[in-house]
Amino acid sequence: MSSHGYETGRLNLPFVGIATFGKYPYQQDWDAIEADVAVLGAPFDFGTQFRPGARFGPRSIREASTLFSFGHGGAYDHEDDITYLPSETTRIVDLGDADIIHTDTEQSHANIEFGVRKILAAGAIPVVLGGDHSVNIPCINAFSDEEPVHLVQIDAHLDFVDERHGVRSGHGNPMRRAAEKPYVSGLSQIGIRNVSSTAREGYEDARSMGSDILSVRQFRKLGVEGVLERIPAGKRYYVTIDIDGFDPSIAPGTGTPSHGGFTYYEGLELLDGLTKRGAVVGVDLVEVAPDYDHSGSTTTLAAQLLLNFIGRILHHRK
Ligand SMILES: [Mn+2]
Repeated sequence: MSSHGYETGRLNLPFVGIATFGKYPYQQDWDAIEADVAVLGAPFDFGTQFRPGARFGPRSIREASTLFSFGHGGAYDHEDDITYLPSETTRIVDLGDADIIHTDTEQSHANIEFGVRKILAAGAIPVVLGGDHSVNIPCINAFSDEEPVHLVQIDAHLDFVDERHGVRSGHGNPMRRAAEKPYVSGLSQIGIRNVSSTAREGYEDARSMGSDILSVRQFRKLGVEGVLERIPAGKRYYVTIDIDGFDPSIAPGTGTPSHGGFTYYEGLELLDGLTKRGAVVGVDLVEVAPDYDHSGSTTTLAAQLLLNFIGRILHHRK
């Protein structure tokens, strides 16, 4: 399955074979992870306040990711003149999914946290496929024994609600839960716009708890370099990407779309810059709901963005 032979063995075109993430090997034994990056599915969507369906995100992103697995020995980028993800040395595994218990948020989140802890214990970088944005809560919980992280969020929504009707672990709460952690040193919340999961007090709370909030229009005025300069340099970055940070014209397949979002290259250039500014130590990409994604452009965006981000993380890390 992972054969990248050119003229020998199988051609292994993208539509052939089992759809693991990027067609990298499936590692079923979470006590035997030997990799630089381990991909974990978190197919949980009971945290949504509008359209559900992100439980099908991990499977659909895996399927879309096969398009970028042509077996040319890596991903050559002619603009950078770099072959990212060189097949000789790239160690990525797909762990499959955390187990999800229907109606039980606490146990489902615990199962996600368990998987991320296994990845960190193995010295690999976790890349978690959501799932709704609440899956970021167990991902951040899993970093409790690690050195501090600075959280970078791409999202249309601030997701900084403390509690509503007793709910503290829905998809409108994760950035608040993260900001409460002593090992989260600060937050950069980028792409925030329009009617949000969060009221005015949430914005005030976020700023007082160490958050820098930028809209898409503010991002464009500053330019990507100006935005990067506002993110503390030399840190360990945990990056959470809500696909609704991107524009619904390219990412309609999500539960709460919001017009005025990012283009692909705005996202990639920000992520590329981050990999040169510090160490990316964890990633999640959430809120892909394939039932609303009739052309497949959302899942293609998610897969393309993640593979290019992972390639740059591995290339630029010290
Ligand atoms: Mn979100």
